[in-house]
Amino acid sequence: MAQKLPISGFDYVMPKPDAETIRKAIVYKLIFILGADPKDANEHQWLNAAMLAARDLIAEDFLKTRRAHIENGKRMVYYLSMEFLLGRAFVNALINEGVYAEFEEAFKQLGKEFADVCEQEQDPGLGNGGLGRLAACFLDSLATLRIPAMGYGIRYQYGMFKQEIADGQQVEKPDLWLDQDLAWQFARPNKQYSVRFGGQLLNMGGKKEWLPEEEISAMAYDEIIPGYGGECANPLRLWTAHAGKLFNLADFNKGDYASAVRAQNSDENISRVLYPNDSTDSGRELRLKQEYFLVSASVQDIVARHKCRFPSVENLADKAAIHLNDTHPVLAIPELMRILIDEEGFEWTKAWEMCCKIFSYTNHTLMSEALETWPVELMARLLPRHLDIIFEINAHFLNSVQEQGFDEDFVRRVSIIDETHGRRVRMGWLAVIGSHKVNGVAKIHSDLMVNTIFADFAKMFPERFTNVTNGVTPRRWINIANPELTKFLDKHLGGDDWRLHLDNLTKLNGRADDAAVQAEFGAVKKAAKERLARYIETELGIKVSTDALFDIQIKRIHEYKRQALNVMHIVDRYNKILENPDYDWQPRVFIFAGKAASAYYMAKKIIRLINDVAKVINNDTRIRDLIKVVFIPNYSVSLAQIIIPAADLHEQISLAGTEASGTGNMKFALNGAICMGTLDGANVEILEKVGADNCYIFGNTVEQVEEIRRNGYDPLSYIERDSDLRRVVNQISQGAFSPEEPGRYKDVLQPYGDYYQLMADFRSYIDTQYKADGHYRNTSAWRKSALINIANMGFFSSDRSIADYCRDIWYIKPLSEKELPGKN
Ligand code: 26V
Repeated sequence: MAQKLPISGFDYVMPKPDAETIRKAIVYKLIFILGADPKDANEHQWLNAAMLAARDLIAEDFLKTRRAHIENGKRMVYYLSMEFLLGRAFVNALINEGVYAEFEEAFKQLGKEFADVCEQEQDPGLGNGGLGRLAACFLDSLATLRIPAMGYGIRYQYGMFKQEIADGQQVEKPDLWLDQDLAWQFARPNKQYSVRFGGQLLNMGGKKEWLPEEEISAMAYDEIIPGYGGECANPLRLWTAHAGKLFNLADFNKGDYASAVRAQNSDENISRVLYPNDSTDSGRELRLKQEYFLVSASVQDIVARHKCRFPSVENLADKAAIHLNDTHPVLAIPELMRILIDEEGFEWTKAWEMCCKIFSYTNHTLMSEALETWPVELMARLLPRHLDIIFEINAHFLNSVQEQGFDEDFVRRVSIIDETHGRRVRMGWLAVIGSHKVNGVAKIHSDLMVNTIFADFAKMFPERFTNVTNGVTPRRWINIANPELTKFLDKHLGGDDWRLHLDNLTKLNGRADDAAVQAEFGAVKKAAKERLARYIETELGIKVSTDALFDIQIKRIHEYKRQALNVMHIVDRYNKILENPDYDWQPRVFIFAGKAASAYYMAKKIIRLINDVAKVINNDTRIRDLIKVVFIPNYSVSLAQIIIPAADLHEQISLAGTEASGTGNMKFALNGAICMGTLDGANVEILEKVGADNCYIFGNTVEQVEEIRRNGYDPLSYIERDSDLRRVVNQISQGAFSPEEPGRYKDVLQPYGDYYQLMADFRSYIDTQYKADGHYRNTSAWRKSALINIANMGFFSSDRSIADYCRDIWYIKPLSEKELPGKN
């Protein structure tokens, strides 16, 4: 990589991106920043030194981008999310910056194994699953596309728990990841905002005055998000809680210093831990405080930054788009109203008009239990001014609803305050009412959204609702995760352009039939399968054959995702092999990974079931390794990077209508695996792109699922009709896989409830699995299908998603070459 132009106006020592300079820089960092002796520094210290050296290279892009933001006065987007599942930063930065080879060479010169050093990096687990990983892919695309953008989140001290499996069961261990972050993030002690809670709301002759009781300080840490190509680097600003200057005002004023300091510790709890997404009622108050903490610090920062760029706040709505990643940050709407009215002196009408232009909101799930609502009483206690603003927003809104002639029942349904379950604030309603655009994350999801949860609103504001199908970044999900496929694509697509223009993959369509290309692809897949097989053997002591079909389901464990249906197929196959030992069975390795939220009883039980089934089948010599079942613990972004490239078949088997989009499905297809899926989420669009010959679709459609429900679903009738199904259900629920405790799984498959209709889809699932076996045996046909999958995944680049958001939702344009000059 050529050296860049310096940041203009100052003279400084610029790091040259060649191996020798990098080597010296790493040693310098080790000695002078980390105080470690190169003679006996450990790998972890070497990694930190290398990260500091890499950060120096990116810092220039980062500061130049910042200047471009300030000086060009372009409209910017601020992406607010409670979760960012970034994955490892180091190798990503080297690849995006174009200095991977130089760092590798530097470590060679140092006599260190580069791969071992990179392996030291821990994933920052600042997210639960899909929503958080999507935010991370979007940050990569925003920087790559040179969009003036910034992410805002929380710097949780404990991210997603570490999962261990003991005796087949999930055990959660704390994940303290912060010991290494300082090499990567910039602490900004000068960027602190007060976030206030509680107290009273006074009405001073119509003007509201909030006298908060508690004040917490939010301090910024900036993580640099480098775009591919190394020109633009945007900040992800993560907030950390510090006890406020005022402690607990009431205690302090009473002279009770000790309890004021105790309160100070509990204040810092706000950024202590990421909530798992099943959160039960306990601790909910802290979650609401977290949400407001993120929102208040971020909105204050957005307004402060605006004031640095422009003389007044008047034009904020022209210059700022704020995106709400699900309802979690929706308090940003009343927070901005509060700032505009109470602090900046705007009239209600003008402030509201500005808000509606500024905000947009993405819905990520239709599951009713995931739709956030907060008790009015709790909000009154923690955020009295915000509740007051929400009431006023609601009053204005309901007035206009009544004026339009909607009936009383309609008014009750669209009110932000739900009066039917105690009084609760409906955060989704507030998001829709305060945003100019609301989007779902796949076509089918966006359609269902306007026909179900938001049907009333869609009637009122049809133009507000839109779709942006999710996408994933090819930089991480091919370039980093799959080096063999990267080489293959560079060769067959005639260069490295596909990283930025994923539609280029379509060129592969013409080669999918070519025997030589198929053979090369076979070698690519084999290498990835061998890498995964090595991991499984070293970590779990299980040997798997890479000639077997790798059948993979990795995602959060949830009943709607139906890992249990996958297990039912495994058990059925086990039965059939025992019955017909002489049949020419296609060997399969079934691989699972995923975490269950710690309080989710049934999800944890499903993990145990997978492990119990694995124990029985893997140790049954009659099976002769025709089936292997592997549960890989502690699923994470880094683990996904090892697992996904190795898949032949990927399971996307949620009940139709329940998975908003899925993004794993896109990553798998991009890596040449074939989908075994229902017509749900983005599977529908994957099918459209790759065609029915290159994708296994089974099960009931959304319409059929609904019809079955309407007619009174009777799972028993399926069990009675199908002897294979009956046998599987009996085995699992009567203890065939848990002989030491026969009743262990009596409640997992539910012959009377079966909310997610496993029984209804069983037969079609099994039949389709056998079709896949037949296809796999025809190596050439299978590889052709895999290649067609890769070739038609261009649409699922997160660059396309971000371009859609910029065009249809945020109205944002990228920085031009002139505004942010490129490399010289
Ligand atoms: C809910 C809650 C509620 C309580 C506290 C913590 C918490 C955290 C997350 C959530 C909702 C998670 C929603 C989610 O991850 N949805 C997934 O979004 C993906 C990206 O759009 C999409 O591909 C998946 O289909 C969808 O399940």
